Amino acid sequence: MRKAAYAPNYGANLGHDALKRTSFFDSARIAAGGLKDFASGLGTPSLRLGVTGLARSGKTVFITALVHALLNQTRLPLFDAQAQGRITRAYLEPQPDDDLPRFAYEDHLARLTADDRQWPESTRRLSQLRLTVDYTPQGFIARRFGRHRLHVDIVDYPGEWLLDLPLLGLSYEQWSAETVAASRLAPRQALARDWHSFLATLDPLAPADEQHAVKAAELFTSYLARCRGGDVSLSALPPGRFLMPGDLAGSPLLTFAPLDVAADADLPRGSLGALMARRYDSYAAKVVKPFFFGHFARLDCQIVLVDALTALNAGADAMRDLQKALGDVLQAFRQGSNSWASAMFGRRIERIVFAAAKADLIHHTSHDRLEAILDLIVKDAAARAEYFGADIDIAGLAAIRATREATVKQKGEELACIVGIPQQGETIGGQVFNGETEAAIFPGDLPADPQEALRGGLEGALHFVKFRPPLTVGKSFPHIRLDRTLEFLLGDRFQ
Ligand SMILES: Nc1nc2c(ncn2[C@@H]2O[C@H](COP(=O)(O)OP(=O)(O)OP(=O)(O)O)[C@@H](O)[C@H]2O)c(=O)[nH]1
Ligand SMILES: [Mg+2]
Repeated sequence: MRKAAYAPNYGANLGHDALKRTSFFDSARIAAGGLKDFASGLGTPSLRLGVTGLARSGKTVFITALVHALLNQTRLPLFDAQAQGRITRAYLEPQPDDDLPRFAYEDHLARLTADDRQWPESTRRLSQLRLTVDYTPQGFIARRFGRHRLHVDIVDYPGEWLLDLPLLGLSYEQWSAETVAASRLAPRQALARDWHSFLATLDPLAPADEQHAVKAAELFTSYLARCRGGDVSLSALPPGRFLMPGDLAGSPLLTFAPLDVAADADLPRGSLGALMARRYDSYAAKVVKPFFFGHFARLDCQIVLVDALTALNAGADAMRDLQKALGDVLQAFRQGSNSWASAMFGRRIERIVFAAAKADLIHHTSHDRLEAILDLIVKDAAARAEYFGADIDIAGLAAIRATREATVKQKGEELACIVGIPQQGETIGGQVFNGETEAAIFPGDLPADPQEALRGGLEGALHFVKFRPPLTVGKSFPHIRLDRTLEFLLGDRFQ
């Protein structure tokens, strides 16, 4: 297997026309569904698109790119309605929930297209967007009677909060036992030392002491922050508001932490354990439940964005942790019979895309391997989530493509590289980038057997550098498979 490398020979041995722009137009077309909403007599039909993903997985970039492509009628060959010129107008309307801020589309776009081109900042609060699309239906009957208008409702939120969903299915005692056990294994153990030393002094059955609760919460939060650090890049780090408190910063709702108790422990009234359990229950009831039922219930379709490349950068521990975090989250979306969620939802997700985000960080010849890795890490979770009857797709995606491709000859070998402007401070093979200069990068060969990504042994072989956003081409952002993804998720609504 070939290791990641900076290809300094790029430019020296490479003519301009050797830079190949690759076309990613897949030949497969997605079969369109029925004429569902056109006959709806009351109001304009709406579609709730769930954009699901852990922190930094690419949700805000995806939503911004989707809205930008529709508002600007970007050429999207595999998104039929747009390709066939049937979308007559797309515009933003006030979001349906007056108590939620509007998704800051204009601000994100302004950052992406400013002279210094920056990605959006990490999302700190919930926001919502209603994109209304006027279109001409395809069929003769639909054209006569159809309403020709669809609202697409999307919510954006900090990815950390998604990690809270599994807490709804766990008691405080179960969550404590699970969290403490996980923190005693590598690589978490070394990062948990301070918190563990304090934890060892706490007696869950002793009378409650507010100062103990405060200190435990502080030390536990620092432990979570360390687990998220770049070199370990772990994902399963609930409660989500500990790392991204939003407007709950400093709230007593966040003053709890796991204690060293058994999953079936009995915590007497007035004890420290009982105090922690009460706060955990309040957090679940007042923070997690409204978030979940307010925004994830009644989804019609869903895209799950997964940043497998950052986890691959950090190694097998990070990959396994990502698999666990996604598994736990998807479990909360269970749609099968007997699930508490399905009882509340009433509506089922019809289509779901698992997208390996930021696929522009590797050469397209590696996309199959990236998709195989994603398939491996979400397969069990998706099966357990019992997305009954839902159409499922797995695809490498770059909502905004920051690189192009080039083949670089180095030491007699042809390397399939990507070319772009690495962000300031990014490094590879001792080379530090200044954020201004274009470079060709060979990120290393992804393993042919996806299991290797979870088993380990790839450490040091792969390196995915962050690139600055691209220049827009005319009014469009370059992308990889955004059109195919939109066709899969939304296509049948525009029939
Ligand atoms: N090259 C490339 N990078 C991307 C793409 N999408 C996202 N990124 C990178 O991933 C980072 C995170 O993207 P966001 O869209 O902010 O992720 P998010 O899921 O909204 O993250 P939170 O708000 O923290 O939950 C960006 O700052 C970019 O560095 C893409 O299509 N291509
Ligand atoms: Mg975001």
